[in-house]
Amino acid sequence: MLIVKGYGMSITQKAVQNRKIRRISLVFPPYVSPSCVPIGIASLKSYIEEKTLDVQVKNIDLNIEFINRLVDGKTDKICDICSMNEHLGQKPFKQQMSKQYSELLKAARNLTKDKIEFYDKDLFVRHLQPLQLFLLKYFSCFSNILRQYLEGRILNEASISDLFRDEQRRITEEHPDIIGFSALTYTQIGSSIALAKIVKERTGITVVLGGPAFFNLDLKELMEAFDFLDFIVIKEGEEALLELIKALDGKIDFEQVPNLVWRKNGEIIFNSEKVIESLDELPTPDFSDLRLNSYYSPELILPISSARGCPWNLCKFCQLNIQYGGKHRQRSIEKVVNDIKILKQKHKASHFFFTDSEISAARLREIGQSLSKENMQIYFGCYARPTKDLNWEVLNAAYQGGCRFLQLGIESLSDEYLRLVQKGTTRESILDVLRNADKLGIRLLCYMLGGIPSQTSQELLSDAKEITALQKQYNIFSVMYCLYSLATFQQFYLERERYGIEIAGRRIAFSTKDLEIVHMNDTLQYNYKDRTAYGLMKDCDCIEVDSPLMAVMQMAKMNQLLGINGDNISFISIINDLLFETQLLYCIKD
Ligand code: B12
Ligand code: SF4
Repeated sequence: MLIVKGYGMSITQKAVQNRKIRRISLVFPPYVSPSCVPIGIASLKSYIEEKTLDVQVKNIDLNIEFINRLVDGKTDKICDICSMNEHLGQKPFKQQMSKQYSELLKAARNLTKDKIEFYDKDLFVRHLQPLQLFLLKYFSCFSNILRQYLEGRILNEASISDLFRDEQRRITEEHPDIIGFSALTYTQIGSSIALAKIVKERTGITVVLGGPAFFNLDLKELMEAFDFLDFIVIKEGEEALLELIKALDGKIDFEQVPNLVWRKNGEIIFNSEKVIESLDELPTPDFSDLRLNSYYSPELILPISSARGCPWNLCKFCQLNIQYGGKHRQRSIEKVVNDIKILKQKHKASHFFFTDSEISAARLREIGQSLSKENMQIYFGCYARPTKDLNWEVLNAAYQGGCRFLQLGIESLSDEYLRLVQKGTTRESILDVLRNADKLGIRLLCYMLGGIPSQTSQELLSDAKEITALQKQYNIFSVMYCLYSLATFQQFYLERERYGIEIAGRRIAFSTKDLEIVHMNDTLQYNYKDRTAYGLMKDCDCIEVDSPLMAVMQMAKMNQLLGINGDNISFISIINDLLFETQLLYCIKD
């Protein structure tokens, strides 16, 4: 076995250069919800295989495989992780080892497959609690181990490789020339980097990171701190990966690979950025490598993408469009309908979830009309903004085409804050959408934003009380209070003086052996009217709450813990994770 350690990156690049790239494994690492089927790697697979004749791409969803191994009672792994965590000075966490507990977990998983019980909210909440608790606690152990490993604080590195031996075997079993790690959210960053390190040190295979989770990080510092990383691809990956293969084959220079972060003679280079102009050039995503019956939802729900970027792109707390070079592009409706036809036939899927950042009212009407005209007989869900033009007629057209679920960016019920964040909605338009969706039988998930600059705790509480009341009145399956955190590409940041925001420092999440600092998240510490706030709270990415109101109470409690008192809520660290938010996200019911 080839052991590569402490090398300069340009050496690895030379080693793989001029070698024909034949096999790529794309890995979706833990941890995200077990109902999430990864579309990013499925899109890359179909694109690369279509554009090359001799490259095979293998997709591996390590997240679902990992979770299933735990739930299936692979207790040796659980024990290993628990004891290593204790060894690292963390609290003991042993309850999962009992047989009885393991039965509870399996029962919970079975319930997620039950077409009737899954939709019974009381049953769902009651039975899924053990699984939810298990995964939350277990993954907090898991992150602690990974963090200490990456910080160089675990001296016996062989023990880590042993711990992840199954994963390492799985990732390398196809003998790939390149391994790509795809992180959708920040909960996958640590495991992507740690697995890259293990694989690199054991096998020397070229490792590449990609996915939206890396977008916000300081990638120069990341590359400097973790010298085993060969490449990072930012933003869209299709052309970048294709050109990277050519560069590794020695056909083009690395400078020519768009969206690539790489090393040249020890220097970190950021290549120019590019997005695909016409999304119609992309083939239908290929999910065929994934074990599609192993996801936690009663029906297979396939993700589908009809656009990249956001058609609105004005919300002051958001920076999504930067990720796509500020360009909103749409795939033609004919292509989208064709994708659905192909996937429906290939995987016998009748439920879909659009991953577009937002589908405008006009586009939603068009999608609904096309799907009903084609008599597709499918059900779908998507993200939408509760604007005035998302009216009865549009919602009805969407419903006729199969829309049964909307995730609404509500943020606040106050016109003052809706104006401040530039949402393009009003309290009245929101209430109209809730009422109309309820009448039609479209289930809703409402995203609320807490801790908007200048918002007081009283205002936040009144929003939370009202959405709690509306949740009872209408077809609102779940409400998620999201943390507002300041980040460098937001309008709130760019116009910070206007909003009274003063930067106080940056949160430090990782440090390396020689104490180099890596900012794992460009979330900033800031002062708002004499109070210090943080975008993320240390060791607490989500806490359990059972209503939006509770969420707000918890926030207030946390503010107190942090010594932040008074009227202005300046810190929020809540994901109203009402038992697998994503499972609830996927409540697309006939
Ligand atoms: C759809 C979506 C979801 C869906 C995912 C559906 C699915 N089956 O995949 C669901 C609803 C499950 C979801 C959930 C969450 N999400 Co989300 N989600 C998105 C969204 C809107 C689109 C992602 C997407 O599917 N894009 C389409 C595919 C084709 O693109 P892609 O995955 O980005 O992949 C491309 C590139 O990134 C790249 N690439 C990807 N991987 C790799 C790997 C390699 C090696 C290479 C070379 C390239 C590469 O190439 C691909 C093709 O171009 C993004 C925002 C955005 N526009 O990116 C947020 C986003 C990813 N989500 C986010 C968050 C925070 C969450 C949640 C934590 C929210 C919450 N509070 O619960 C949860 C996490 C889930 C959980 N708890 O387990 C954040 C992540 C921010 C961060 N830095 O971590 C984002 C960026 C939104 C935001 N607020 O900024 N999400
Ligand atoms: S919050 Fe949603 S609607 Fe607003 S700009 Fe971001 S993606 Fe678009």
